[in-house]
Amino acid sequence: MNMPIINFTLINNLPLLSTLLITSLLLCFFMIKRTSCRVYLIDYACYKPPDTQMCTREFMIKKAIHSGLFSEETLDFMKKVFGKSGIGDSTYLSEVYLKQVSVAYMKDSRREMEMSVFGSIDMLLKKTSVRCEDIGILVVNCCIYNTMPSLSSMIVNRYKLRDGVISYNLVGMGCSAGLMAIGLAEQLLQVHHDSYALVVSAESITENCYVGDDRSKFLTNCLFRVGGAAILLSNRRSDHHASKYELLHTVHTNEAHSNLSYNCIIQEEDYAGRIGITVTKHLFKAAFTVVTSNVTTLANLILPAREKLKYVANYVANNIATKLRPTTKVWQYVPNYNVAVDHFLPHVGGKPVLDELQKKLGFDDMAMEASRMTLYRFGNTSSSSIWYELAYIEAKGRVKKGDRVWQMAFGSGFKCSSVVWRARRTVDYDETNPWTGEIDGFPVQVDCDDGPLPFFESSK
Ligand SMILES: *[C@@H]1O[C@H](CO)[C@@H](O)[C@H](O)[C@H]1NC(C)=O
Ligand SMILES: *[C@@H]1O[C@H](CO)[C@@H](O)[C@H](O)[C@H]1NC(C)=O
Ligand SMILES: CC(=O)N[C@H]1CO[C@H](CO)[C@@H](O)[C@@H]1O
Repeated sequence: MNMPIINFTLINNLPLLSTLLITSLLLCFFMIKRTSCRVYLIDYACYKPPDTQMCTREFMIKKAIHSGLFSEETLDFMKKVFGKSGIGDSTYLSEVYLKQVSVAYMKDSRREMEMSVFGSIDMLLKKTSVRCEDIGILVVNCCIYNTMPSLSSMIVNRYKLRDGVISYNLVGMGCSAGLMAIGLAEQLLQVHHDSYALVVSAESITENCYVGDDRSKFLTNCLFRVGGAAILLSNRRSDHHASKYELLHTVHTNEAHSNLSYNCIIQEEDYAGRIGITVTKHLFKAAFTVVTSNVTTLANLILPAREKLKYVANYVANNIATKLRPTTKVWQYVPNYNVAVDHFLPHVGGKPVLDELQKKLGFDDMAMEASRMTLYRFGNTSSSSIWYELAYIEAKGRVKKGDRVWQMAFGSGFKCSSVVWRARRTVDYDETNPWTGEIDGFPVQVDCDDGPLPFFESSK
């Protein structure tokens, strides 16, 4: 009975009708646009090298002695670093250095890259059943291995990706490049709808080996290990339900404008013309400047109002206190990040970096476990290490539907990137997870020597 009256009034009220129509159209438009811009992580795969490449610290020292390339002091330094690094006895070295050779050729580096990059992509394709011809975007990051045709071309060639594939090959960008690659893929997915983006994070150990006596360049020999990861992102509507995570935030900070930051990790020749990567003692300062500024930006995005308020109140109080009495010892309020994220996964770096980070951000031992165990088990695998960490918490069965995961990577430049994901489902057992079969043995107690660090002493 009422219907005709309503219709009648609406039709008579043309301005109201058109406003309603336009509003609903706009609403539909924005809703469709929003969902199509969302980026999902369908799945990822971490490369696990064959057991034959596993090596203990003792073996590495023996190899180094045997090679006759290093002085007594350098070998001593190596032992000291191993004692304090947080690295265990089951990390992987590249094939060539297990043999009786001291010179690596281009074919050795290529072989290493093929093993880790193709190994992780093969596994990812098998897990996700995505067809190669459906991949529209490819972003590869690898710091040191830079050849022609590029690593991204090697991938396009091997998997016969389509000729219109949009591909980028990021080199020289350090350990934070993996999350930058995610950021770049995210931006590309904003303009290329209905696409899959394959992101590959890798590093070459073969090309990273330094055969000289400058201790400030020797650190990478001690910490750096074989690893790689492949990640499949998508903005396709049909993939929303099948995906593991949804991308919530990406925050990138670049401090390369500062000379101190710029020079603290740098590739150069030593006094005898041998190429190596110098890591200076300014690393800590540079790392924490960039991490702090990035975290501040991220905190603004993720922290609830209550935590922000406490932080601001503390900041204002400190300012007033130091104005009144410059000698006042201020107490810095560290926001409780546990209310905003469920899992924190910082780049493994080295043990001292993790210790400092834990202190600064106020995370407990449990929160740092994934990073410490990844460092222990796989070493510093550069930009792919954050994926081994994510695999760790998945293997432990800790990722529940709705959980927020914060991955953070920092490295030369100095740059820092943070990415926050939300789990779309509770992650189940996965036999291709690199920790499967051994996860119950973790966490382990990592024994480290006490005393001041031998890191970063330049012997120039
Ligand atoms: C930074 O480095 C550049 C190039 O080496 C140099 O020209 C400049 O003076 C440096 N700036 C400062 C503040 O030291
Ligand atoms: C981890 O490895 C990368 C790559 O060689 C290196 O740049 C970085 O300094 C390492 N981290 C630490 C804390 O040594
Ligand atoms: C993307 C983003 O928000 N990046 C920020 C990271 O941190 C620096 C310093 O706080 C900001 O200037 C960037 O905008």
